[in-house]
Amino acid sequence: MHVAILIIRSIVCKEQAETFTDELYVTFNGVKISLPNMTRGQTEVLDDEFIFEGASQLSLFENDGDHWYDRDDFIASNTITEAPLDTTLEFKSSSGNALGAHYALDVSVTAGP
Ligand SMILES: [Ca+2]
Ligand SMILES: [Ca+2]
Repeated sequence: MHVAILIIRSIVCKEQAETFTDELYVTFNGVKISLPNMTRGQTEVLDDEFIFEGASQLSLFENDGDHWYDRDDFIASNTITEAPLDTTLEFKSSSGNALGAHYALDVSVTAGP
């Protein structure tokens, strides 16, 4: 089977969505992973791995508990393919309740086992 591995190596908060701290998670290929809480200027080293095939959206959200009266806020997505990659992806909200939020994630994609 042809698979690839996405690794999220770090996250930088360039601008936060909330007044105090952003509670973050990403979704990718049907999997949800919580990230550290972040404030502007903060950097966190990560080591989150996802195994996947084909292409999938890596999406960043700000967690509000996903209540009916206050859903989680989508920030942005980037499409990840199996092509080998070692780069920094920008996640910048352009609309909605997380408007203004801006994150940068260092990611790499390598061929699977
Ligand atoms: Ca929140
Ligand atoms: Ca919300």
